[in-house]
Parts: sequence; structure tokens; C-alpha cells
Amino acid sequence: MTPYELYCFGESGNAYKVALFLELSGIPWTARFVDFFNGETRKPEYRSDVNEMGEAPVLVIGDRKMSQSGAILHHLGKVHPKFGPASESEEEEALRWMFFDNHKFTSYIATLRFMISITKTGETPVTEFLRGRAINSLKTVDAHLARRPFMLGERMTIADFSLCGYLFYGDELPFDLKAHAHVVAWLDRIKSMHGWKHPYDLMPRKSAS
Ligand SMILES: N[C@@H](CCC(=O)N[C@@H](CS)C(=O)NCC(=O)O)C(=O)O
Repeated sequence: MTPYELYCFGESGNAYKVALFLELSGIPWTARFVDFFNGETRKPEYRSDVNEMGEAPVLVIGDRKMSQSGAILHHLGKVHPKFGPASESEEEEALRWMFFDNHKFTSYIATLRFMISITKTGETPVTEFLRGRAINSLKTVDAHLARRPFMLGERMTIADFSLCGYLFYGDELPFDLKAHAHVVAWLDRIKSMHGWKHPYDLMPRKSAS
């Protein structure tokens, strides 16, 4: 089997969702570094040759290039069922959480972290708004995890990979994760899985090259 190639970079929690799935599944893959901070995703050739949406991650699957971490996870979960949904209703439940993740969880958390910890805007009305939305979404996931070890029940699935993507960045997270005890316990469960790696140990970064 040709190893998958993943367009990614260390700071991308969206790419990490896919990288971690491949790693914990024991599937061979190679990283293709995306020079996001020097504008690679905004270049016309990236849009024409890699992803018209101008984003990472992109997974190369044979002669196909697939973007959107949720769509990629959904695809991988079907082809490599270890972390895939086990039934149609599980698939729908996974998609339900992955849409929530893309709209209200990762979107706010990632943008807030980008502003505070990467571009260092300082606190603004925008960060205040984002933090409020991020914390509300964290509370939703925390309440759900109070009653089950993983998002869909007893085992880790694509929904967990989607939601956990940005939560392993430690001090870069501009809120107190410890206030969400069930989320912290869930992250510890994921961390204890064989093959788990921190995003910066799994994907290349400009500063490390
Ligand atoms: N919903 C997308 C979000 C992807 C995304 O926002 N990727 C960021 C890096 S983490 C990106 O490439 N942004 C480029 C841009 O917005 O210009 C996914 O889950 O794959």
C-alpha cells in the first residue's frame, strides 16, 4: 500500500486530527510540510494544485487530494474501521459531533489560540467573544463526557479525533482547560493510547527544519 501523504504543519490542530488517526491506527503515512506562516496556502498554485479552499490538511489518497479534516476522518473511518463508526446510527452520531466541532468548537478555539498565542493580538472584543463561545462549547463537550469515556461511548472514534485536535497545545490554549475535568480525563485517555504523540512530535514545523 502506498503510504498516505498528509499536507500538514505542526501548529495545525486540524491536520493533527488526521495525523493522529493515521498514527494510532498504525497506518503508514508521510508528512508534506505546508509553509503556512510564509503564505503557502494563499498561493495560486496551492489553490490550483492542492486545495481550492486554500487550507491544510490535505490527504493524498492515490491520485486524489482530499481536504476538510471531517471529510477525511469520515473517509478513513470507513476504510480503516478501527476508529470508524460501527453502525449507521454511530456514523450519524459521529457526524453530528464533527459538524458541531467544525462550527462551534475547533473554529472558536483555533481562532482564539491563533490570535492570542500566535499573532499575539492581545485581548480585544473579538477575543472576548471567541473565548465566550469556546468555553460554552467546551462545557457542552464536558457535560457529554461526564457520562461516557469517549464521545460515542466506550471506544475512541473519528468524533474524538475531530474534537481533540486543538486541545493538546498546552500553554498555547488561552483558557483554563483544567476547569473542564471530564475533558481533561478524556484527553488523558487519548494520551495513554499506544502510539500517541504531541502535535509538535508528529508533524513538521518551520522552526524545527
Ligand atoms: N474545516 C477545515 C479547517 C482547515 C483550516 O482552517 N486550516 C487552516 C490551518 S489549521 C488553514 O489552512 N488556514 C488557511 C487559511 O485560512 O488561509 C478542516 O477541518 O480541515
